[in-house]
Amino acid sequence: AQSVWGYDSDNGPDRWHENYPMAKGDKQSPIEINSKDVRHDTSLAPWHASYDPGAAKTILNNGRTCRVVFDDTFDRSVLRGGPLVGAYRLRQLHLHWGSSDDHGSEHIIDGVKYAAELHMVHWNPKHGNFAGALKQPDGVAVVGIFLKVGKTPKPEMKRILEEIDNIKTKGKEAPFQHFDPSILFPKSRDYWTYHGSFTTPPCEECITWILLREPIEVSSDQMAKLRSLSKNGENEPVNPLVDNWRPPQPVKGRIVRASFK
Ligand code: 1SD
Ligand code: ZN
Repeated sequence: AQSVWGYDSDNGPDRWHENYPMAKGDKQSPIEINSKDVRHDTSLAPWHASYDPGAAKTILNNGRTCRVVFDDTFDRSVLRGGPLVGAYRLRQLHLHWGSSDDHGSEHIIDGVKYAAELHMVHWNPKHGNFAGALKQPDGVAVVGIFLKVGKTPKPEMKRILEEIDNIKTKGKEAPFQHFDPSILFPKSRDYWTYHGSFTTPPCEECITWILLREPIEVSSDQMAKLRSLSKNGENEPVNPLVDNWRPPQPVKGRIVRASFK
């Protein structure tokens, strides 16, 4: 079995189950969403994020993604509403992207692969701590935002992208303070929701996914900046950090609900 999981042929998504059997579970993510199979649910409430810019702490490259970490020791930055019961605390955000603009997202919408997918990971404090939340079906809520390449750069992505050079290689971390991630939301609050899993090992099935219908637009240059991150550590041969997405998993009868028609 592979020693550490990754996205390469020797340790990639097809082999994760060897060390992480949950990866073959019945509620795995991501999935492919087809609008014709989605159920419009009028009982789905709007969601609201109330984020404290002071909760942002650091940005890091862990060799698999670029992650911004937030203080989640109290109800400081929270997500409420939508399909959720109670407030979920923002813990971190990170992205998945491709090696070119025509793929990179994890979820696929009506056959469309976006260039990247941003995940804002929140956990349910009624389970005590993050580790406890991972063991519960209602433990975690992830807001997924698609990044679509267009002509206009997204100015709100600047803060993250300007730190890329400071966290070029695996294990690098930089301070990242005073940042309100709600600036990254698209205009529309329309969403799809379904129950699934983390898209990385151990692939625990504890996630209420809230996928935003409207993608945000970024420029091809902004995508290229993201791809300038490296999987390798400092002073190791250069290995670009790209294609850190898991392909779609079997839906197995799950229903995707939409907040919109
Ligand atoms: O890929 C992330 C992974 O980096 C880690 O943050 C995990 C939470 O511990 O979440 C997954 S994901 O399912 O949000 N892609
Ligand atoms: Zn993710």
